[in-house]
Amino acid sequence: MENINEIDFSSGFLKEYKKVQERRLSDLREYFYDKKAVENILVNQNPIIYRVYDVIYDYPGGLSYSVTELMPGKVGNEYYFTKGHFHSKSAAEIYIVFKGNGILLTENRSGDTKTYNMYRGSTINVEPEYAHRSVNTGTTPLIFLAIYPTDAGHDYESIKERGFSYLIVDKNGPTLIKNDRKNLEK
Ligand code: M6P
Ligand code: ZN
Repeated sequence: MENINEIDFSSGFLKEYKKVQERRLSDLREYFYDKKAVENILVNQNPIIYRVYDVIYDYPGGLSYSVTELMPGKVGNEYYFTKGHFHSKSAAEIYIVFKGNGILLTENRSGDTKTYNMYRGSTINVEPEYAHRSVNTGTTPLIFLAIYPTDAGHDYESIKERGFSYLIVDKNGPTLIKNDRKNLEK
């Protein structure tokens, strides 16, 4: 990958990328709150929830970036989202939104939660110790760029097990509700 690339500002898409990751509902089974709703959808379809187009500069001190295309939709009343992760080492991340509307949900390991509106032109700093998840609360794809240190590392485990402290659901529009984690009880 060369040092220069191109983003189409109107679509938000990259001209070149090193790899694309596709996440379907079946890849996010453990992440949505309403497991019954997940299984009901999976009976006859496995929708694409998001794609991540990565550009990686893998040398000491390098930065990488990715464009994420997060589809609109819901599982039960919970809006489609990215898995969400902590960084394995202390590292911040910058988001720039090109299309769509959503909420960037972030929280640290003590559960301190900070949310940011995502809309075309919004530019957001994710602090180093905060897990981050993008949520598409709109009706069109949410497309954004994220820039982060290549060696930041994606730590998915704690989010996969416990989820975030808040869910973003449609209750006459996007609403933040406390995650009671009752879906985790056996
Ligand atoms: C952003 C960045 C990427 C991340 C992607 C999808 O583009 O934070 O590093 O991979 O969102 O999020 P996740 O990896 O949590 O599914
Ligand atoms: Zn990250």
